[in-house]
Order: sequence, then C-alpha cells, then structure tokens
Amino acid sequence: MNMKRTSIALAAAAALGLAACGGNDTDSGNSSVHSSANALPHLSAATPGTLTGNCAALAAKLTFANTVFTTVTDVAAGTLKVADKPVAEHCLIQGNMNQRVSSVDGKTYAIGFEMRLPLAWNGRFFYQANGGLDGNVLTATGEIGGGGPTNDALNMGFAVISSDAGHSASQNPLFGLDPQARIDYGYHAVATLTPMAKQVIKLAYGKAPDRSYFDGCSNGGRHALVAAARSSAEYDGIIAGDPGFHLPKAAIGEMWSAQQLAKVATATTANGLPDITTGFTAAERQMVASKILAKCDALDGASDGLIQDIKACQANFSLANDVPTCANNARDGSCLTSAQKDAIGNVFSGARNSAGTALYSSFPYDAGLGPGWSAWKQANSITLDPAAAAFTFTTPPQSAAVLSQLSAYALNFSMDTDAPKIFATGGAYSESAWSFMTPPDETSLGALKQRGAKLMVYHGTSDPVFSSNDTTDWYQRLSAANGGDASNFARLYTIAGMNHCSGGPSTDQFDLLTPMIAWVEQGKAPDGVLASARDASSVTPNADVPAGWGTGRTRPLCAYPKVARYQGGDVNAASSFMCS
Ligand SMILES: [Ca+2]
Repeated sequence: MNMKRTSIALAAAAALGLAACGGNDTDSGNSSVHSSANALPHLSAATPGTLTGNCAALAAKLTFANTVFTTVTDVAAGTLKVADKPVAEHCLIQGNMNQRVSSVDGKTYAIGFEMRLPLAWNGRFFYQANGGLDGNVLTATGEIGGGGPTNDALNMGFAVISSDAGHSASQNPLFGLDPQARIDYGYHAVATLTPMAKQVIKLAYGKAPDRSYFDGCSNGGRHALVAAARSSAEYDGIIAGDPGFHLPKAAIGEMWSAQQLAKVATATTANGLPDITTGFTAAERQMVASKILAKCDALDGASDGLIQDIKACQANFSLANDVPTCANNARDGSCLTSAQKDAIGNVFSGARNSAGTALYSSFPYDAGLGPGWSAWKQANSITLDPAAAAFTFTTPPQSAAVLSQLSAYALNFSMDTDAPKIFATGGAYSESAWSFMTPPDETSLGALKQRGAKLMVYHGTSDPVFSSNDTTDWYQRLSAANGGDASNFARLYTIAGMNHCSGGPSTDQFDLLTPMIAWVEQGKAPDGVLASARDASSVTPNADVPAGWGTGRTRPLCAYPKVARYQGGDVNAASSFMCS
C-alpha cells in the first residue's frame, strides 16, 4: 500500500511538472561525503537487517546505563493493524530510564518507553514523538502524521520508540512542579532515550541504525524542532507537524482567546463563569467561514472550498466589513454583534499585553471553524492550556490547589503580570519554561544542514492552537538565515483548511515519511507531496469534508511559499493544480 501511494505521488509530481518547482539539490550520488560549493552532503541509503536470534533471547543481551527493561516479548503478525492491514511480527521491549524520587513532591518519576523492533528491519530508527502533555507511552507503531494514515513506520520496517517523556499520565499536569520532570518533558527525555534506543537496535540487529528519523505533531512537532536544534547529530530526517515550538506562548494565546470569548458569552457555566462556547456559536462560526470562503476561495483559481493562497486571503477578507453586523444586537447566526467582531478579531489578531506588545502570534482567517477549531478555542483553552501554564510554563508554578480552578485561572490570567513568568527562573527551577520548551536557537540549524540531514514541517492553516502564521514566520527567518533560501534542507507545507494535526475541511491524509527518506537517502527533493481528502468513502472518514466535494479529491502539498493554483481540468485531481 505504501509503495502504491509512493508511485501515485511520484506520478502526480511528474504529471504536474513539480520537479521543476523547488530547489536544486537533486544530485543523486551515493556517497555520504559528497560535497561541493553549492551542494550539501548526501547521506548514504540504509540497508536492511534481520532480528538476530529470537525476541526472548534478546532479553538476556539488553543492558544500558540507568535503564530497566521490564518486558521483552514477541508480538505476532496481525496483533496490531494500520488502516485495516496487519502489522508484521515484531519484538516489543518496554522499560524505563532514570527512575528517581522527586525531592519536590516525593513522587517516583522515570522516563518510560517502549520499542517495537520488526523481525524484517529496513535499517532505520524512528523516534515517535507524542503530543499533548506527554505522560503516556503510546503504542510504538510509528505514527507518520496526517489524518487517517494509510501506513505507519513500524509496518514500513522501522525500529520504533515511543515514550512518556519523563512522567506518567497520573502525574499530569502536576509533574510541572518537579524541576527535572519539566526538563525531561522539554528536551532531556529525547536526549536520554536516543542513545539507549540506538544501543538496543545494535544489540538486536548486529548494527546500529544506518539512518534515523524523528516525527511528531503538536507537542510532538515541538519535540521534532527541538531535536533539530539539540540532537542534530542523531537524526537524519525530521518531520515536524503543526509544531507547538513556542508552546508557553501558545498557551497564553489560548487563554487570551478564552478571555475574549468570555466577553461576549451569553450564558454561564455551573461554576458561575462565562460559557465561552456561547461567545461564538457553531452557526456563527459556519457563517463566518462562509464569508471567508466568499472572499478567498477563488483566489487560487478554483472555488473548491479550499483557500490555498492563505496570504492573499488575509489581505482580502475583513471581519468588520465582510460579516453582517447584527441589527439591534439580535444574534440569530446570520451576523455578529459589534462586540463579537471586536472579540473574535482579537482572537485572530492574537494575544497581547496592555501595552499592545504581541505575546504569541496572530492566526490566519481560514475556512476550518468547525468542531476541531472549537475544541481548542472553546474547551482546551480553559482546561488543558491553563493546566500546562499553571504548573509547567510559569515560574514559580501555581500550587496544586489551582487544579480545581483552571477555568478561573485561565480567565483571570494577566497578560501583563503573569505572561512574563514563562521567562522566569527561581528556586529549584533553574531553567525557564521558554528555555526548556523551545529550540535554543531556532534559526541556527547549520549543524543539521551541513551534515546532510533534512527537515520537513507541515502546518494546517486552520490550526486554532498553534498558529501557522507563527511557523511561517519562523520559516521566513530560517530562510533569511540561510541566504534567503532554506529549501535545500528545510521545507514547509501549509495545509489549507486543516485543523490541529488533522481534520477540518481539508486534504489531511498524506505521507511525508516516504518522500523524506527519498530526500535524505537518494537526494530527491520533495517538490510535490500528494494529499487526499478523507471523504465518506474513506476507511477513516473526516466528518469535516463537505459532501459536495464528492469522492477521491487529491491536492499537491506545495513547499512554502508556493501555492497550489488551479490550471483547469478535474477540480478533484491534484494534477489540475500547479505549485507556483
Ligand atoms: Ca480555492
């Protein structure tokens, strides 16, 4: 199935002439040391291996400093499935590293992990970076991103690791009270697990991985961009999805949004606080999305429900002028009140303090204002984000008692006096949240670049929690730091209509890992990547895909700043679009 998708993608790229769209680093030599004035080193291809001996025999061989291996067991083919296909037989190894008792809260912490090693190995290692607050050792199938993936890294033959990043689910979100757990979550778990995982692979297959890949979305995308900076020697291909690489600021942005929507709420919740879901109802969100589409959809040449030219859209759409203002403040879903326009305008223009200084990023107006948008702006913004802010992203942290008052904490969070605490240190907290959560120098990726490693970043333009504007801004600065063009080692793909990591009215199903391998190991730059809409006929349908799109819609994902523009022909076919 994966090979089929690859051939489709390559055929589509050829049909579109996309090979001519991007950079010039397409030399296909096989040397790992090839280099010239304008070419970056080209890493050699991985070669496959076989698990030496059986899984049980591996147990006696496993050893690594500060590591306890608790489970080593064979997993039969078909025990796991991806897209209804059986995952091949593999060896499951579970354990933990650096177990300790916290001097701050007296609780036992460790970096929990699992690895899944296929018997038939492709010679590669895959770090599966997980999302949210971490705290769960998710099954190490090697999720490759996008909605409803049709394959995973384990099934593609990778040896995969997944971890809880240094704390358990039962310690969420109060792990932030422990200084070391903060740092493990920020960057230290990845740095600690990577050499252990490579040693396990060496013991299992008789050689360390030839090539190593790193992939995650959301907080996992943050882990990926942090790894690009901190672990540039360890990873050859890094995929960062909807990266929360400025997560402490984004959490402030979420609470800012909650405060804006609270101003126009029409009801209160059981705890007497404004019900922020009433500040911008589902009908009103759908209406605003229709007005955005009316101004922006055709800018890419096709009125197809997808706003590919998201930059032009921001110049064309005006919340004030293009959305009707309710007469007599009578809200019926067909209009917004002036107060709502102010509040929602503030949500999109982004968090700022009383001096007008931006505290995070603006968000682009786009069509994805459905449930996936609401879940972050109107629910997580008063639960998950304040939990992270209260205990992990501010110093000193709040007391554990705040756990029962998170909504009030979010709605009362001061953009003037609380927001600066993401940069603060004090007492046992010797690193600020900004320091441990973000890449140390996010546009200084020379070490990664110069050794021939590659970075692919994708971001839904309807992501309501981590703004694609923030990622686009970073990519522009990265380009500037690389002579105006970073495309020979780092590419960004914005995805029209996609909410946070998946969903939204979008073509959110794609495989960046296969083109990443081709880029790293064969020097084939990924100029066009094929994405599909998960319509009603999909194995994993996306309810946000309008029925009017029909079945089988595909689109090219274009490397920023190029945009998929309609050239004529079948509006559902990627081949009808050109990246330009
Ligand atoms: Ca369009």
